[in-house]
Amino acid sequence: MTRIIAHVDMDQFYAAVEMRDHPHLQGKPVIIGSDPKQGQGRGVVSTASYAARKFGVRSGQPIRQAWQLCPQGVFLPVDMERYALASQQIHQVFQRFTPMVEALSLDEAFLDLTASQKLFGSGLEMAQQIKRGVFEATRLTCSAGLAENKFLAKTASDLRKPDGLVVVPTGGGREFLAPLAIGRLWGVGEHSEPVLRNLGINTIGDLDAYPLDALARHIGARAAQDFKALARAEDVRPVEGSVAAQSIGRENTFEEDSRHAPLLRSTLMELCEDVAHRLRREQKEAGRVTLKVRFTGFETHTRQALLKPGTAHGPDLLAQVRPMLDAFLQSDARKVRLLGVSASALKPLQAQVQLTLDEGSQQRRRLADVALDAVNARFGEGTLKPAALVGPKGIRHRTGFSK
Ligand code: TTP
Ligand code: MG
Repeated sequence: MTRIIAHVDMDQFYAAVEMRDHPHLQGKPVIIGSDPKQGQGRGVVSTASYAARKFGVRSGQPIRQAWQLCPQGVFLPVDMERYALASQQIHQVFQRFTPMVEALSLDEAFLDLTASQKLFGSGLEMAQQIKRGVFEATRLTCSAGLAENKFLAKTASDLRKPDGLVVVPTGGGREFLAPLAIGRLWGVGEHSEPVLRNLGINTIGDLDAYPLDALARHIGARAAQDFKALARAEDVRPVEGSVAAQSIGRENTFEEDSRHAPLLRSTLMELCEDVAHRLRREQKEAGRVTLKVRFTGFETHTRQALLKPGTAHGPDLLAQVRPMLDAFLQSDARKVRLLGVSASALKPLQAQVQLTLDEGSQQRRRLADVALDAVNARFGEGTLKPAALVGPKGIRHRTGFSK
């Protein structure tokens, strides 16, 4: 059966997050990495915005060199917490389409969409939806490649950056690869590229046409065989997806930033109920819960707590995150832009029932949850809610939740 593999890679990732959060940097040469110390700094460039790349600045380059190439650049330190957050959000989008997601780095993943066609439409439609979902969740663009194998998909995603989408038609891989520079072939690097170019092999098509024996004499039999297979667009490696999501989370961005405590608390409760509901639907319980608070201006904080025993019950999640929210509000006077709750350290539900001391009440709560889930499944989400969520009239908040 022909596979449908997508490769998705964020555009100028770290730099894009910085430009999103500091709009005056938009379009400027932004260089993320070590402190350049007026040209004396050690360390390297993590990434550079496309404007900075025009000056020759590249990932992995010594930061001093970047300073020389682009002294007018805006140099910023790596702010991993914010990039990791964006990474988590894009992975949540991926998980909506398939559990077969192989993350290669914070900003890049393979998705096996073969089995998702029935639910979400053609590969092209899914790739478009994924790109849209990533943008809606993060306000960042990505580039995607769609093909029948990983090598083709990854090669394709790189061709039309930024915000690109390149589809390699099934059976058209060899033709697609032929005109591309030989350096794009996986495994061709600093050492082998000059050797191949000396043989007159400048494109992948040149290598495809080159006799195997002659190639093997120059680069060894193994590499020659591997390169020839890739040039024919043969790549059977599976997407090494994790079968289950690592976390289940939900967020709410307020229509207007708010410090209205009843609104914040009822939102938090709703988030906890929803996460718990999704845990139960997936027959999971959580060993950890994380609260995310984003204040006006996009500064984002998270706090975590362990759940012992594990739980799939909304009030148990709330009991942990509510004091965290109160503490945030006490220590910070700004308004809140977004609240998020996520459950992680997931285990199969039931695993710890015997360990609970108060088993009777635990069972009753589980039964109440089951009833609530059943009614909501029958009559639509939100038909039944815990009483506290029915909430005071006159408070409206948008439920622009990320899934
Ligand atoms: P890449 O996807 O390689 O680069 P990018 O997203 O910045 O740009 P492109 O649009 O070309 O994909 O890497 C993703 C992030 O990983 C990048 O923003 C910073 C980080 N990174 C490093 O820290 N060091 C490195 O050497 C590379 C290559 C990336
Ligand atoms: Mg990238």
